[in-house]
Amino acid sequence: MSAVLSPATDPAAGAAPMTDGFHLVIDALKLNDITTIYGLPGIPITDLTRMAQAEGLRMISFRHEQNAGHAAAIAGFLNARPGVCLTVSAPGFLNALTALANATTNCFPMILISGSSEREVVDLQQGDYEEMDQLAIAKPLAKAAYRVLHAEDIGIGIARAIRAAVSGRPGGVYLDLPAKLFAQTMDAAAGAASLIKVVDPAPRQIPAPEAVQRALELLRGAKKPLIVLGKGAAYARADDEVRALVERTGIPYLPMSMAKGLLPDTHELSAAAARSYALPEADVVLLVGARLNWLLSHGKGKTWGGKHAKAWGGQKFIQIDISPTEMDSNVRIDAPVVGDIGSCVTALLAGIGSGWPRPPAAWLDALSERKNKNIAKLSETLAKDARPMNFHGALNVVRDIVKANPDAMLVNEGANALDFTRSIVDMYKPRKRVDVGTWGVMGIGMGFAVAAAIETGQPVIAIEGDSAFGFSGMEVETICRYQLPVCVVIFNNNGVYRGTDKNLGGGADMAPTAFVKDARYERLMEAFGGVGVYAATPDELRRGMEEALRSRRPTLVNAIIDETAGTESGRITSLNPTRQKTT
Ligand code: FYN
Ligand code: ADP
Repeated sequence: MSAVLSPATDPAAGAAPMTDGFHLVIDALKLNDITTIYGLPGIPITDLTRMAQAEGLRMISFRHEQNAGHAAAIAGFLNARPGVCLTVSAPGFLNALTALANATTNCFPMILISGSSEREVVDLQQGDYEEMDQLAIAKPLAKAAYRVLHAEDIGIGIARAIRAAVSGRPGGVYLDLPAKLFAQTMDAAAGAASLIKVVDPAPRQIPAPEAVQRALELLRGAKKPLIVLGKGAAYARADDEVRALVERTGIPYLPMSMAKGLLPDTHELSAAAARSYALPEADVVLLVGARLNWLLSHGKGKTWGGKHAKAWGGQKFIQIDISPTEMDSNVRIDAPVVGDIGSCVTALLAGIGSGWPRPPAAWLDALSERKNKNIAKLSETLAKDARPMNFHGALNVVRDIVKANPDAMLVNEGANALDFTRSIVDMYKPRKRVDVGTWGVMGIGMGFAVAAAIETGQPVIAIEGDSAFGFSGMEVETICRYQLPVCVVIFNNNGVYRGTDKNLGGGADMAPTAFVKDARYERLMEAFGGVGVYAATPDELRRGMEEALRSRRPTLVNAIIDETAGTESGRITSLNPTRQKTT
């Protein structure tokens, strides 16, 4: 417990030691095992950042709040504890809101703490410095939002923020701290007593026995069962239980993007390479921490079993999720199992025992056949050494390097750079792949890379589309400043999707999707003392990445990709309005 002495209360003169709002915030965070703050200093929180550092918290300063916010959010995912982002008022707060909303959407536990202007002035709209009703603005974007007005309530405010962020379905929480709060003083002993160490912040939620029975019955009768693992399953850290569920039932599984590696992608029961066959053919689908949102085509339509609906009554769904209201959100869930994934899977395993019948061989064989065909086709494509280098040539290298470094973190964003990496680069361990998530948001790259390095201590490989990198590129200075073992690889094809688009009006301006040709991104890293690599061939890319992983020095590899190589919107072209039928 730290205490600050105000000059008016010199203990030598017999007065009680005092503390203040700054130190109460710091002490409350430390008491709850929060060790790192991601943020950006400025009025009114500059002194808070200094004092936090002085008191032993790690203060990671960014160049833009959005990136600090994304860092805090992914730290929350990686630790299952809230990641904390600290910003200044109005503009800084607004800059971080994209990350807060993204955290809420992705179920990442995060707390955004922003300083704010004086309530009396803001509420009368008298034009304060950076005046804004931040609490009202944050509310619809956050799982919860709180404001603390009195120093003695700081402990409660932080306890509430922690509980809201990690209990039940995790999400982003906003905590509004007006400038005046920081300087408020109070008796240090009373201050210490006002703080709360949150007990059991994310209580287990045990599923109802009848829900477990219902699920087991459905699963037992399945002829073509399939398990879909989502990032909720990765977040839940029930790695052994999830693996046992797959292996003891022998049911094939599909990992969603951030669930890759929960079981190694090379596992014989992975159906990832037969995705478009597995989804419509499966008769009973067990969703584990995966929502039936757009990434799973809402559980209906031609991606799913609609075409078989008449033949066998449609597909049946079992869903394990901590949020009861997730059930039936897109299609009927025949067997909802509400609870935390560790408890739910443990309960299922108790019912499964050791003699669970394997799924019919016809189903397993059909999946294997598709999978092997796709894997063979991909190997053929990867073996081609195209010049100029294309996505496959570059990813053949990345795939080998990730295989040789299974503990390294992989950050991934872009359109083609994202989609090709997801299906080509196998992951071997849980929670190693972090990416654009539920929104397909661009801009997570450098924020995620910084936090991944800091939170795990492992080297980070960030595979970035040249467009995606632009959203957070200035943080290469942050990477260099903290000397983080981050190797950024930019797949540079001179534009958004590709670099060949022309101005349809024939004017002098470049097309909206085109960038400066042959940009030397590697020099950005060199500008701050890191290593820049220009890689026009797979060999140059391999050497650059291997050296980065060996040296652990901040490195940026500018991987030159054929500018004709990208597809509009990658694998989600169908979402472009010109490709959609209007009703
Ligand atoms: C997958 N595949 C493989 C393998 N893994 N082939 C061989 N070997 C391996 N290991 C095959 C798989 O069977 C698919 O082929 C194909 O690769 C693609 O697999 P993926 O990525 O799993 O499937 P798909 O259809 O692309 O998945 C749909 C999706 C995905 C919506 C889940 O596209 C996605 O996550 N998209 C996010 C896009 C996004 O957020 N973009 C950012 C915005 S970009 P087939 O089975 O033959 O189909 C703004 O423009
Ligand atoms: P993906 O994009 O990988 O399919 P989603 O983000 O759509 O994953 O889904 C994650 C789901 O996991 C959410 O519905 C969330 O409520 C759930 N979830 C998160 N943590 C847990 C947990 N510990 N136990 C159960 N469900 C969880």
